[in-house]
Amino acid sequence: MAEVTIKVAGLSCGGCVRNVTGVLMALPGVVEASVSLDDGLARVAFDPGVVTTEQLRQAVIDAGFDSPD
Ligand SMILES: [Cu+2]
Repeated sequence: MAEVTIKVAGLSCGGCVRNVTGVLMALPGVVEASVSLDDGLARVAFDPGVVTTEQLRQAVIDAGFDSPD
């Protein structure tokens, strides 16, 4: 199991947080996703054999947010 913290730009309310959390949790291999509105960060626990950090970030982008480096 791996854990990564990715930046999420564009979060403005609890709905955004739930949206991003749901999108991340829907990815195969994601075990836990915790998104912080104040910090603009998503902490994700995942199986690196199933999903990559890049795919996590792409899912955030596909949901309409940004994931800056
Ligand atoms: Cu919102």
